[in-house]
Amino acid sequence: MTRRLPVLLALLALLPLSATALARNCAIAIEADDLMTFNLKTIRVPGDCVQLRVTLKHVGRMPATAMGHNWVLAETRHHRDLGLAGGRMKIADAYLPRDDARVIAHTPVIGGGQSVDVVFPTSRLRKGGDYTYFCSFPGHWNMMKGRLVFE
Ligand SMILES: [Cu+2]
Repeated sequence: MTRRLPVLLALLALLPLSATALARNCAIAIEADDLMTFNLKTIRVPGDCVQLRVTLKHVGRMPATAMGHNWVLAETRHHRDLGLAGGRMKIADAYLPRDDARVIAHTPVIGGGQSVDVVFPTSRLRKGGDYTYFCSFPGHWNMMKGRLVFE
């Protein structure tokens, strides 16, 4: 036992290192255009990602006031209510209710030619959870949407 203890301790000391080696910071890019569409229908996030960076690029030409887009993530059951409530807010609020816990992550609203990032921890996601990303610009929420899967 006394001989094995140092070996055991050495093995235990390695555990945090291997956990760190497995943890990944992941990134995805998504585009939106002047036709009110995202170029992805589904975003798959590997389960070993500890954080996710989402880069939204508006590849259109129209200004944010006319054809602004953002990227908002919520549980699918909140998608409709957030879309409707967001439509009553201002662009400075990213067309979202302020400090709303149902919003898991979101970017600001951008116009054509712009791009923006949001980084968030995947600790806010459950494996097998039902998540929808969407644009909360007034009138866009029901058309500009997709599914996010945390695998
Ligand atoms: Cu939009």
